[in-house]
Amino acid sequence: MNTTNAINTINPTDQKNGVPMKALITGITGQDGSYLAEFLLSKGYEVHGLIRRASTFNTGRIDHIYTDPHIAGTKLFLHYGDLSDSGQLINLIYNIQPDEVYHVGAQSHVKVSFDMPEYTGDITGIGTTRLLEAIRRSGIKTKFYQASSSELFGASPPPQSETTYFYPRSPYAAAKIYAYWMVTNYREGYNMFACNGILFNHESPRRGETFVTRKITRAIANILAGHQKKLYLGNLNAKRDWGFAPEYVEMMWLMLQQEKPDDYVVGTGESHSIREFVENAFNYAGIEIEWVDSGISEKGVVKSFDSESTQHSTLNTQHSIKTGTVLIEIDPRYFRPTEVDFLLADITKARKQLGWQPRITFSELVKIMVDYDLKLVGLTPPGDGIKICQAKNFCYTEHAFATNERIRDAG
Ligand code: NAP
Ligand code: F7E
Repeated sequence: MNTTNAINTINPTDQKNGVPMKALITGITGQDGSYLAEFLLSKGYEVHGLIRRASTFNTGRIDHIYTDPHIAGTKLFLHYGDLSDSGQLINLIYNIQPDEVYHVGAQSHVKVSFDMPEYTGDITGIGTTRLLEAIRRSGIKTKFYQASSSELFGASPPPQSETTYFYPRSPYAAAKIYAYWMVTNYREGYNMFACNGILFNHESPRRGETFVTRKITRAIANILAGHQKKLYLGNLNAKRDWGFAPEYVEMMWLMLQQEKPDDYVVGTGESHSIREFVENAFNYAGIEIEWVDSGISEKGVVKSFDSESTQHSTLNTQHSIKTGTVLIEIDPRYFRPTEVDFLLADITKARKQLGWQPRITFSELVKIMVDYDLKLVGLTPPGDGIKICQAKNFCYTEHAFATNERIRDAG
């Protein structure tokens, strides 16, 4: 059965005599957690999400699916907690008694993990153990999904599969390796239905603004809207296997619907450099980039600007994007002490066992992200990306993430 058929036909609630399945999602306010919540709600699940207390609202990605819990029929419930707080994790597992736990919460930024290695170890590594222990001690029979990462492979040469040697290149990756093995250990030691989804980079209009793809697509929109003059980047030569996040959350769910727990690599099998992402994204917005100079002096310069084709002709900022304008510069602040140079997924196992076949290509992903960021700043996008989402049935509440804060220079 291919992935799309499986997603449309498997209904776990059927096996519970019509009683809705219950899922607990850590990291529900993040990119993946928010898409996953929408996906599970669409399948009739009762969804519980762990959120952190913050002095400002941090639920922008899920506000559109939130309903007052006093209203009859509410299916989404949010609970305060933290991956550092075992007591509350035990409480939640015990009280909710979820059928499935999707552990996608983490300090997920690789560069930040070099600044905060201990905190990253605590939240991204030991956080997983706290949750596994909460499940074990409560004696609840639940299936467990662990958000493992292609960062585990680090410096191992491509293509990378489930059997590739792990060679972590950051505190984040080291923390995720610890969590990976804890999941394996609880599966083998306590017979827990626990899976590692070893997911390669996946992006979307809801991607955090300091990850490189979203940083680029937001910058394009902000440059065209006159809010930003330049985009500062780090290593342009690293290569990533970038896929579309809404497809990847479907795979998380599918892993937990298998007869036996297992670990799977999920990616596209196509890899591109940051440089290529920049070129494609700017090009789609009508700006052809050429590179001049080299090393930390390298710059991305406007070779041509086609305002007509991208419907920016009314913009009052056109003067700032004339031929020869420098739009991209290198800032060594974004270099990492150790880099992951080349990630490319070998998806043979997921293809054979889960019917996995990515539906969104690299160039489609770029168009989707640029379109939504142009919309966010009030510009008329070319529209191909939005049409692709509609044609391929990825209309997750238009993907929009409500806020459009001004650029904060981080990440
Ligand atoms: P994300 O957008 O950064 O979301 C991370 C989530 O974790 C947010 O909801 C965040 O809450 C929450 N969180 C952070 N620290 C926490 C703590 N101490 N206690 C409770 N919750 C906490 O990440 P993502 O891109 O959706 O990725 C989801 C998971 O997959 C992460 O585990 C990531 O490491 C892993 N992963 C991601 C990719 C990818 O390409 N996206 C690939 C492989 C693996 P706030 O909203 O309050 O910050
Ligand atoms: O960097 C380079 C950077 O931060 C990608 C997380 O979701 O995926 C993500 O980790 C590449 C790196 O993602 C900038 O050096 C250049 O080579 O978008 P990123 P990541 O580090 O690959 C994995 C699978 C996860 O598991 C993580 O949770 O882009 N790069 N210039 C830059 N990166 C950033 N952030 N900012 C720059 O200015």
